[in-house]
Amino acid sequence: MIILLKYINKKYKPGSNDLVAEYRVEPNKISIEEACEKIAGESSIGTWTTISTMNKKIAKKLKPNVYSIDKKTKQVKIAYPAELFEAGNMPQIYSAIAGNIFGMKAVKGLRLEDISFPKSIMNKFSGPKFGVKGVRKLLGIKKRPLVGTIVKPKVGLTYKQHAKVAYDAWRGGLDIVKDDENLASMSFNNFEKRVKETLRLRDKAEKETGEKKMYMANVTAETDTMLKRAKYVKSLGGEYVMIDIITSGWSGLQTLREANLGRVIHAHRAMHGAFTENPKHGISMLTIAKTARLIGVDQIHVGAIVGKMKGGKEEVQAIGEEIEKNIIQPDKEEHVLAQRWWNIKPVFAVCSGGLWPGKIPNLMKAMGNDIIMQFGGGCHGHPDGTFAGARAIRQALDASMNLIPLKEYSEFHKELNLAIKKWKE
Ligand code: CAP
Ligand code: MG
Repeated sequence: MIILLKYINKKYKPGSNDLVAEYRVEPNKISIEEACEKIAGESSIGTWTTISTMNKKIAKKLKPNVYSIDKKTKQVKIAYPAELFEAGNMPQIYSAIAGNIFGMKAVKGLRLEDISFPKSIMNKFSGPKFGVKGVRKLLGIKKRPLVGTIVKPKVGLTYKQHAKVAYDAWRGGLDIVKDDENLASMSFNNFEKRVKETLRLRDKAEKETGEKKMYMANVTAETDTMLKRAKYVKSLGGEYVMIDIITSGWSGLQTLREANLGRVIHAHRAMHGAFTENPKHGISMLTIAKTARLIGVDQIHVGAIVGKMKGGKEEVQAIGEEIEKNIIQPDKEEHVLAQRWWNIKPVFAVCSGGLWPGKIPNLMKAMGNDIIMQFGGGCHGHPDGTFAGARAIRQALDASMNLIPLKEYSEFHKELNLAIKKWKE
């Protein structure tokens, strides 16, 4: 018996065990209704034609409902029964609601704006081990933003040179030093040697400054190697690991988190721009960031508004709210769905990319104090080098925490003065 499935049902009210996805749907020479029927089918139990193997039982249990279509904004909401998904399996969830549908001829453009996860699915993910409170406790920093650098050049230094640049940054006053996103284990900079030497100088910098210092080693690699590297960091007393979550994929991130190594996980988002930047096609960075929170990163790059990368104020602020708050109110403008985070810890927003000390006051105004600010070129590009660059960053942070204008503060702080001279637009 052939069953014709209809997915549009505007009377449907999503239940507590539905996963809701919001899409921007631009149909291709068909009506938005027809496009929605195809999207809902292809992302769940349907295909391009009716099939003899479909039965009423399957349809009743697993058929999603397209319950909202706004023809003006092209925003569509689909409620998917949680039964459609393997709770705890993020790759499968994305293969369903962010899989084939992006390549269908039925759409000219399709963007996944947000996902609202039901508790039955959220319960199967760990969430952050440390979160904002745990990272602050680790560093002994109660209120102010954390400041860090990325060793530059991104790749090219020997492991000894890398460790020395990190040491100068910590000595100059930075809390955190990270590997760059494309630094792994190179012929001239072996991972294990780098970690060992950098942690040795980290300990030295802690003794000299009396402040806790953190090193974020980039463990991005094939999963067995990644776990080996993360365990190596742990064996040397390193508290952090960094992973490029997009190039590693949800499986890689889940593997690292579920190894439960007790390390702070820093999520870099390199490659996200391939699909987050087009407002008419792809997946929003907000969706990526909340997925990373659910799987369990402790900090994630969200954009820097005033830096070199795309990502406007409203978007970056919405992402910041999504990863830090416990109850998320729906926001039609920013296409944010309601979400309760239950006992899933808040994640530290990382602002990075094109920052220099002069950007700190405006960034703090826009994002508040629960942020980690990272300066690569804006530290190592200081006329007097890395140590001075780090001091300039700390000076700008101190001035901002005391609401003193940087220009005024720089009159008595030469490193900040030189940074302003070099980078003031
Ligand atoms: C910043 C950075 C970061 C970007 C990532 C870089 O260096 O190390 O990877 O911030 O962008 O390689 O560009 P600079 P986002 O401080 O020298 O720019 O944070 O937007 O993901
Ligand atoms: Mg980088």
